[in-house]
Amino acid sequence: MNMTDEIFSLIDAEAARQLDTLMLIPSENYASRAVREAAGSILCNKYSEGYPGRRYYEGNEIIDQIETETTERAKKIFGVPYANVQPYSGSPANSEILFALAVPGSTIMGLKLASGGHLTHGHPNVTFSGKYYRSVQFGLTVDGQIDYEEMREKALLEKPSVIILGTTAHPFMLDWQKAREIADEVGAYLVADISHIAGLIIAGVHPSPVSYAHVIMTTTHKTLRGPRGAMILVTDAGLKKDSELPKKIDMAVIPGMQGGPHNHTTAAIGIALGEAATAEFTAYGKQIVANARALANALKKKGIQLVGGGTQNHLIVMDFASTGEGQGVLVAKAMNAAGLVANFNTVPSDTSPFYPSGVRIGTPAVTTRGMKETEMEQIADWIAQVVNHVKHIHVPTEKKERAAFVQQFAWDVKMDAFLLNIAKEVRALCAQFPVEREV
Ligand code: DSN
Repeated sequence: MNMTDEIFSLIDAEAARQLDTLMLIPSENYASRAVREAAGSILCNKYSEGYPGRRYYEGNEIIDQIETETTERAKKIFGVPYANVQPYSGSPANSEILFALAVPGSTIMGLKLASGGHLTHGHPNVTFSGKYYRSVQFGLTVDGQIDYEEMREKALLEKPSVIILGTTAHPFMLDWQKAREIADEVGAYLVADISHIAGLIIAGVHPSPVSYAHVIMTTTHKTLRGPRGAMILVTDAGLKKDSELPKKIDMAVIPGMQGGPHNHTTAAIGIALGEAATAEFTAYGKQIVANARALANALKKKGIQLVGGGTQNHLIVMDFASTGEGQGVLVAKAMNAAGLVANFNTVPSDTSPFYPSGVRIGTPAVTTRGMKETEMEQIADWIAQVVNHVKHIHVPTEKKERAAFVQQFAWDVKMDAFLLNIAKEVRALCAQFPVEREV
């Protein structure tokens, strides 16, 4: 065993980065030591194509028990009759769902990426979901809500076989009932992608789609705080619409799209689900939302504009469109230099996904660290300082100058004394909230 491999020193360096900076990307989190130990275990040595009791390889007696227990935990925590815990991650899981529910070339519907949707919800031209299916997309109302009227009108006109409702950058709660009514009007399957909000649903701070959606997909590493992975659930409503759904999903996962399941991930998902079934996790989910509200209010007091004017969930999209197109890129890079790690994001008025005007932040990971409303005010203060520090700098309007400009900017901010001083203050705060989750 070569523990001196330089990759290990890089892992150490990444651990230090994760401990000394604020993880504000709303889709990231700190998995527990138990989850990480399972994910890094000897289970990665085993091949197990198939499902418990019907594998193509021998020696799966123990693996069968692990997968069965994880599947049962998933069914119980969400209250559904079927779960498949083998999908490698969210994008493969969504491709498997489409593969099971819609023949290639048929019409599907989802929220536009620029409106806070996801690539796999039918983004045109560059994704399987927009190339292998005829994709029709809906967007947001002027006040930043999902435009259910547009969803309905387009559904009636285009007759999709699948409607996907799920978001990656949307600060409002989703109306599953309305989406189901629309799906029923055209006979479509309703698929709920709850990747971002699974932990909030379990904690009871976001409505559950279980009574409305036919199929549910979630990744397991965001608010759920597990390993990188995903699962597909079929609800009672799904079984009522098509009793063959479990078989279709099973077949779409393997042999449809995947080979051997990642057993180490399956075990880690099971452990994360065990952790999520506790009262401590419910309190965690509530605090994520309380922290996001506190952070949003504090940012607004500092004069920062937010998409939708605030948040009802775990994330916030700051909108710098009034400062100039591409400002989100500059703010995100300056924040990173200050130890406030976020990602630039499109806002509804943006035209370029490469130079958007927004920055997406969220509270799942800082809440895992134990931070509360007081720390959110401090974080808002640092963010506002960074925003003001770079507000006079703009991405060039000339398109061919942009990449070099941003590259130079990213270098410059790394040596900016003002930002480095904030990074030092951030490190001091982080030291007060150590992650029990060391390397
Ligand atoms: N990459 C995820 C996110 O950050 O929201 C979505 O797949």
